Amino acid sequence: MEKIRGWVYRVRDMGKVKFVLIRLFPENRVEQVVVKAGNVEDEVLEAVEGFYPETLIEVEGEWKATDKVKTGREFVARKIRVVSPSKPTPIDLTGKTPTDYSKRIRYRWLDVRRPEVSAVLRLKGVVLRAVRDYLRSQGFVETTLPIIISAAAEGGAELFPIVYFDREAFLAQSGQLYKQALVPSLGRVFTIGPSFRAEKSRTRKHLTEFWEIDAEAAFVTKEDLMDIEFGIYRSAADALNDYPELFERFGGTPPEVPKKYEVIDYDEALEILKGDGIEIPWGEDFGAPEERQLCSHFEVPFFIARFPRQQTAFYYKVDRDDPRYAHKMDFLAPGQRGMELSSGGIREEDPEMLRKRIIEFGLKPESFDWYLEMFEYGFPPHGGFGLGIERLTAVLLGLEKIMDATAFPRTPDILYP
Ligand code: AMO
Repeated sequence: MEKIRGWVYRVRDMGKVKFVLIRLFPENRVEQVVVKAGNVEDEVLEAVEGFYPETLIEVEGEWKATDKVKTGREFVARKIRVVSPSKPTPIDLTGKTPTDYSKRIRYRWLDVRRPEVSAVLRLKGVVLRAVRDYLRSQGFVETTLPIIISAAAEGGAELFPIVYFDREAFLAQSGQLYKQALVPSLGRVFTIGPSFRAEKSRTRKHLTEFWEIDAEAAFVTKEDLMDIEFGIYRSAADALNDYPELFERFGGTPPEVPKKYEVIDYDEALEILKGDGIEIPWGEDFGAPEERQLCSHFEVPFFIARFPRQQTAFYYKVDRDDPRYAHKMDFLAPGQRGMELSSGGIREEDPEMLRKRIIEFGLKPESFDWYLEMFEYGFPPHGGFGLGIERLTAVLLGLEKIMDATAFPRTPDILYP
């Protein structure tokens, strides 16, 4: 006899036979348990009727092949033990009675058990593993970076202040300054860590806490960085194709594995938009509708390489041949659900130029003392990128919004649970 465990998903009562659908531990796949008079004691048959969904049970019996259920098998029960009972659930996990988004979030700790949500979270795990494996294969050393910081790297307005004894401190907006500082020590370095942005953006692609792949490397060109970023996308897409069954659970399809990427620059992007009747003054950023419009022109992931200097953060290297530009590039996913996946580029290592750029962005050079100092000690030319895990997951899984690519989203409106 075999022993299985799972959560009651739904009970179908046919009198002398009860079909108990369970979410099987640990895969969380829905499977059918057949409880038949004669196979189990009468009390067990009665008890089954009273099982609320989410009752955790342990069943002894055996698997039997059948073409009557989608999985091609059912478990014939001989003994059932309740491991942990359940109260009636406040939301229907089978989705038969749809629950609106805010209520699903209120009960997210239950919602994450739904086979659909669980499949998405499992696939996110596949993405994370593929990213790590790929970056390691490229000689990157994984590290951790501080979350409590004392100065803004990505602009002062979006900082979450925290109480840090008697000093001013903030939650990190990215690992930017610290990953750069590790380049002379590790050569090629990456971390996957949380970034916090106090932005009141209520869109499908903004969270106040998101997880970022922060990578940085010495002696790289823009082309090297583009190859690495594309390599991440490609290996994650490739790895996801090993799990069609998980995609089926939420009605998705495994992503295409692109063979190549394309590159345009900011000025070309303006031209493309102009052709669609959208005029953006030179030097201005693309808003969400413009970004969507641009993505719709591409069938493979693409880079916008080279931006007007005012469109970049202070740490991107100013183009010495044409100082109106800086060596920053964005990586975007193609198509209708396309969006920016990462920003990256070559870094400024001239402390004097950096000081000017910090002032140019309205920040105080004093706040960056140690950062400016480190470039005076044999610092190699270097570059890197930051790639949002939720955005990458949402794009590769075909999810409508990035909130669905995280178990417990944080937005201006969502802080609970
Ligand atoms: P940037 O600010 O463009 O660059 O962020 C890098 C990537 O992080 C993701 N991201 C977000 N995801 C969800 N919600 C948000 N509010 C959010 N903000 C950013 C996006 C974005 O492309 N230090 C630089 C990177 C670098 O140059 O290395 C940085 O953080 O996918």
